[in-house]
Amino acid sequence: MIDGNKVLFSGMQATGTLTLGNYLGALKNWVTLSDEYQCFYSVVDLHSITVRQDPAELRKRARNLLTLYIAAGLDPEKNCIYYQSQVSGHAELSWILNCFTYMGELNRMTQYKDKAAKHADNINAGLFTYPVLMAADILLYQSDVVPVGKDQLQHLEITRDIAQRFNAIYGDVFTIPEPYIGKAGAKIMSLQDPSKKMSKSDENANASIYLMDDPDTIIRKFKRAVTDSEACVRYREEQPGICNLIDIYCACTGKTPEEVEKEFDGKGYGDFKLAVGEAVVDVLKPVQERFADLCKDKAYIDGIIKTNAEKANYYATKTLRKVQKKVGFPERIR
Ligand code: ATP
Ligand code: LTN
Repeated sequence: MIDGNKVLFSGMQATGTLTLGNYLGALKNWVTLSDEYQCFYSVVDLHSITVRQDPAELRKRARNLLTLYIAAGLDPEKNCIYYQSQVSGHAELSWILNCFTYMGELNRMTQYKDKAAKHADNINAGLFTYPVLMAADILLYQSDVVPVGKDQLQHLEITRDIAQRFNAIYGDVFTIPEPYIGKAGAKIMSLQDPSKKMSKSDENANASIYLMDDPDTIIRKFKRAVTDSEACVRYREEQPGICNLIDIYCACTGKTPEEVEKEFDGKGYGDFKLAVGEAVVDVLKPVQERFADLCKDKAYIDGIIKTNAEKANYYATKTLRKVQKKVGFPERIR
């Protein structure tokens, strides 16, 4: 609790360009939840270097991501929007939690397996202990709720296990966090292969809608989206491509799948794909415009970065000192 409010934590990596999946699965929900909780939204750049990054590119992407959080509607006066690397408590707590996490638990993580397969030439220890750093992010702020897409549920589960294990030994140190999965858009799939999630690191640019894509590109990508031969707009398991487009349309318009089926009854895929494209354009346009405006105001963004890093540091240090004391470290020299 902070000032009588429950705490929410979430973060995104500054790798690649954000996709519609990131927006509908995460960012959009963050905005809705920000009235209800004391929120911490981090640009998790420590996580990014588990995969090789070009330093200049990482710096640029991280700043763009932080700016996008604000452009998407998060008020930086009310929400703590900051870079993970500017709060040293994340790395410090992560080390301690590493000593309370088992190799066997980490071995089971599907994201690790996927990324290790993708980056076979660089299976580093950071990639393996990534979920522990994520647990540290969450537990450092005594978070009650963590909004994520479905793909992150396994990491939330391990976070809870680590926290419970620690609490069982040392008393009630950590709040046990709950995941929050939004109803619409929980898992947006690739437009080229509906069995894979839409991902910003996908090599095929047609598979993902990027947040900064212009309207023509968005419409073109939806026109090319993989569907099937049934030629009717129905929400059925055998039609994963169409289900995905219905999910996207619902997340953008607030309609239910039944309403969408009715709306497109008797119509072909062409009409439907165009409608989905237009709905997405309408949702992304204001975000793109605000982003362009914010990029022009360097001093404003710099100010936000500074004040919010200080705020995050304050709360992070509180938990960290408590944990250090519990495990038996001497008091810090000021
Ligand atoms: P990468 O491809 O680099 O692994 P990613 O696109 O999967 O990245 P993350 O940075 O891992 O994105 O995720 C940021 C947030 O967006 C997380 O909360 C994640 O659950 C959510 N998210 C990512 N992809 C999707 C998707 N396709 N559908 C819904 N939510 C998603
Ligand atoms: N692992 C997440 C990003 C992430 C995160 C977090 C999300 C890092 N730390 C803490 C929620 C809470 C991802 O890959 N999407």
